[in-house]
Amino acid sequence: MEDYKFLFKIVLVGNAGVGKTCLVRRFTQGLFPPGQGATIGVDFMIKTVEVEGEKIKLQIWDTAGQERFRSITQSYYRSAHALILVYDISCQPTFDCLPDWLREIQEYANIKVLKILVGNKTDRHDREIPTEVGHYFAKQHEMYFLETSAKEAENVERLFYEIAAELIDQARSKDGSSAATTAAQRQTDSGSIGLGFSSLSAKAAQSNCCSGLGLGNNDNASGTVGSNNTSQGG
Ligand SMILES: Nc1nc2c(ncn2[C@@H]2O[C@H](COP(=O)(O)OP(=O)(O)O)[C@@H](O)[C@H]2O)c(=O)[nH]1
Ligand SMILES: [Mg+2]
Repeated sequence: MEDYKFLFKIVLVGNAGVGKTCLVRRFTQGLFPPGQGATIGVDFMIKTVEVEGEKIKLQIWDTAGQERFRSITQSYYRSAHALILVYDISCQPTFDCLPDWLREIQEYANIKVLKILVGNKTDRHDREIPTEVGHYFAKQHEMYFLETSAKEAENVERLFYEIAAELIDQARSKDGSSAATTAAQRQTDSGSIGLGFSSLSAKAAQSNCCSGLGLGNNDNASGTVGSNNTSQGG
């Protein structure tokens, strides 16, 4: 049954180990992969959701071992409607790498792409990045912000549903530029994905950014839009 109104492509990026694959699997399959074998060799997963009375097909792209900057190709970003940039709230280097990811996004992604900063692993007790710091960084870079736990299923559904709702609004308005502003204002009012206000400054404490992270050169995530690797009906 292919009776959906919109199809949106959502792309996850961020350092290896931050929990991208777990977030996708939590959302599409409702599970948290045991052990450390979270790597899935698929280009994307599909989940159909219903938002605001519309059936929406979400095509969610997860980097399969390509987290190193410059190894993710332009084609991976190009047609994304939304980009989820993930860091690990218990791992400072993953936060310190965010500017590098933003540079890459700026270079390759559509200028109107919806950007969401996600601090994952809120269930952990060894937090290194305070919520306010993530929030502030997101605000500085005009991104939405949400903290999640793929493990505890906290805010994961909400993340994808909010994105879908946002993209529907943009699609309906048929004017992406003004839609972004409207959406941001609406979010601030409702406080859903908080683009709120914080006066804390984000401090990069470490500089061993990304070294040794994201090994692997699996280059299968480009150019296969339209194929149907894994279908998760919703
Ligand atoms: N405590 C905790 N661990 C997580 C969470 N999400 C992922 N992990 C763990 O972090 C590691 C990396 O997860 P993975 O999804 O493979 O990260 P990826 O490299 O970004 O795709 C795995 O050992 C996961 O079990 C989370 O929300 N909480
Ligand atoms: Mg992964």
